[in-house]
Amino acid sequence: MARAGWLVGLLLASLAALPAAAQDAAGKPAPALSIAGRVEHPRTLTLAELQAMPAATVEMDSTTSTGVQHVKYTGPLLWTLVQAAKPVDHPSGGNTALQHTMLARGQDGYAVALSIGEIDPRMEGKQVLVAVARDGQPVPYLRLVVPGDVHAARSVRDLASIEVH
Ligand SMILES: Nc1nc2c(c(=O)[nH]1)N[C@H]1C(S)=C(S)[C@@H](COP(=O)(O)O)O[C@H]1N2
Ligand SMILES: [Mo]
Repeated sequence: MARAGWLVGLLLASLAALPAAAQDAAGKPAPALSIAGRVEHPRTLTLAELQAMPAATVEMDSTTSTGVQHVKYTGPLLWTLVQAAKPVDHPSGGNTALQHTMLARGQDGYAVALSIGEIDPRMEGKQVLVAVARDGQPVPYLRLVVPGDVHAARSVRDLASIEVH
């Protein structure tokens, strides 16, 4: 009995050492966004950290398999997140800041590409954002929102990473 108690204690101690809420009850990873690749400061932001950042709001008609929906999404701009990570410009001469591309990937591996010129406020300045709220209500997941896309195929569900190239 004493030995069994000791084993239970060891088991509880190792469970307590696990990172908090790495997964939800369904075994899905907790929402978090890693920004990595060709950047000086790669980092991973939790949903709470993203919710605490300055946010933009976009209103749009989103076309999915279930039809057209008018939605309002709120969250930090992709431009702000990528700038904070400090992209490392490519070494070939001239203004190479516009060479960067970004691969946005969901937890399921689904990935879409964007270019820095799409989101640079001095270029197209598109309000691409990482939504943490929908119609004013916080949501427990991350979604990439690309205003202006006719079809919502770049609206990456359960966004997990942004890889800067
Ligand atoms: N992670 C992930 N995001 C995704 C997809 C996917 O397969 N995986 N499909 C895309 C496509 S093709 C569409 S049309 C929309 C559908 O959005 P919905 O699932 O909210 O209806 O999600 C997009 N985002
Ligand atoms: Mo789609």
